[in-house]
Amino acid sequence: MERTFAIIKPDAFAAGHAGKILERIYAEGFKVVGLKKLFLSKAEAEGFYYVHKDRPFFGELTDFMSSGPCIVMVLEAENAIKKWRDLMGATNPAEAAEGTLRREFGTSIGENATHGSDAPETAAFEISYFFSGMELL
Ligand code: RTP
Ligand code: MG
Repeated sequence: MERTFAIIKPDAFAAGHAGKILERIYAEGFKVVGLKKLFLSKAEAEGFYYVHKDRPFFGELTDFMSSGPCIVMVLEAENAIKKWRDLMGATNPAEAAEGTLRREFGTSIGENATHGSDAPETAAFEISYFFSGMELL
């Protein structure tokens, strides 16, 4: 079993899509090991996305991620990292496959409804950024 870190981003949460996204998560066979609603500060969003600090969209991305509440989760499944990224679809909702979450709920390359870790090392960093071990029992 593998764990990954996921976010229902502020756009999807504000639009009332959190319930539908969680339904898909359960239907696809993930176990929700951790879940909480957070309203990130700008500094917290910058710390989370520090790998993108030199990218041109960093300011826009961290403004967006601190613009409203989101839901952070730890999901468990076999090959959870790839399985969750497959379910999310491409970064740009316009390029995401039919049936993926970003195709259904994303509105632009920046406001794309969900986040998922891209590798075991980033999953470990991202899980520990938001959850203590005791919250994941
Ligand atoms: P994520 O990390 O959120 O799961 O998304 P990802 O791996 O598919 O994409 P990544 O390259 O890691 O980009 C992180 C997030 O930054 C925003 N973004 N904006 N304006 C732009 O050109 C642009 N490119 C990326 C998106 O919100 C993306 O999910
Ligand atoms: Mg990424």
